[in-house]
Amino acid sequence: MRQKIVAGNWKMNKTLDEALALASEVSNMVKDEVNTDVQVILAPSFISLTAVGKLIEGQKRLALAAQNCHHKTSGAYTGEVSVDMLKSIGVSFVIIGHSERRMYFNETNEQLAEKTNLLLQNNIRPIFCCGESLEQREKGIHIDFVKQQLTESLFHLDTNQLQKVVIAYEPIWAIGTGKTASTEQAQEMHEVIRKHIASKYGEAAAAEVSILYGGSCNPTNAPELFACKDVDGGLIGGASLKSRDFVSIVKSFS
Ligand code: 3PY
Repeated sequence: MRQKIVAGNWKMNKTLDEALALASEVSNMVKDEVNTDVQVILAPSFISLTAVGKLIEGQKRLALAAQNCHHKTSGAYTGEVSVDMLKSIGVSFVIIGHSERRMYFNETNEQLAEKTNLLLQNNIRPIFCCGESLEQREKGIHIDFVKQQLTESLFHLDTNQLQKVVIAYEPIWAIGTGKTASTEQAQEMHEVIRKHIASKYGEAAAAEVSILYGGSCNPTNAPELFACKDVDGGLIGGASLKSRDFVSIVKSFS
């Protein structure tokens, strides 16, 4: 049985005090209200990672994620954060390849392959984001584009490594726009992703990979999205900044 996961990507929001307040609210609500077997992940900014990590320590259902890491081990990369550093503060997941990083920081599939390798070597699970633009969807090349992202960044891994990667499908046109993919569009792409993984690693391995949906997921649309056969949870942006909304999404699994 593959893992159900809901991860909150707080992006560049929340000061240290605000992050601690949000993490504390989410932690209490998850403890009191969530009895399904779901892995809840919090991804605050680098500034708040250590403190949020300490706050949620020992809460079995909650894990800590960073929103990025550098693709080299160490060195003269002013302003960057290495995988080693993240490991030293107990980070268990790192979001990589978010479309905002691909778009504003020119991250490439090759760099994401390097990040993936470093993370797995350090026992940290990548949450690998993929997804197409509106233009690519309208041209009908969205499926090939997403497959290529997966192939170029992940298909050098062995089966055991691949199964540790969490995939997040985030259509760029649905990020921060209030537009969500319909359940049919989400299920279609999730199935494409799983079949693409199966074509290289076999169906049994592909069946174990958690594939999350991201892009304006909220308490209203989450139940329908999470009910899709190949949708194993969500990577949540704006709605993860409000504890009540985020925990409602966590509770959306039927
Ligand atoms: C969104 O939902 O807007 C996201 O980008 C989640 O990562």
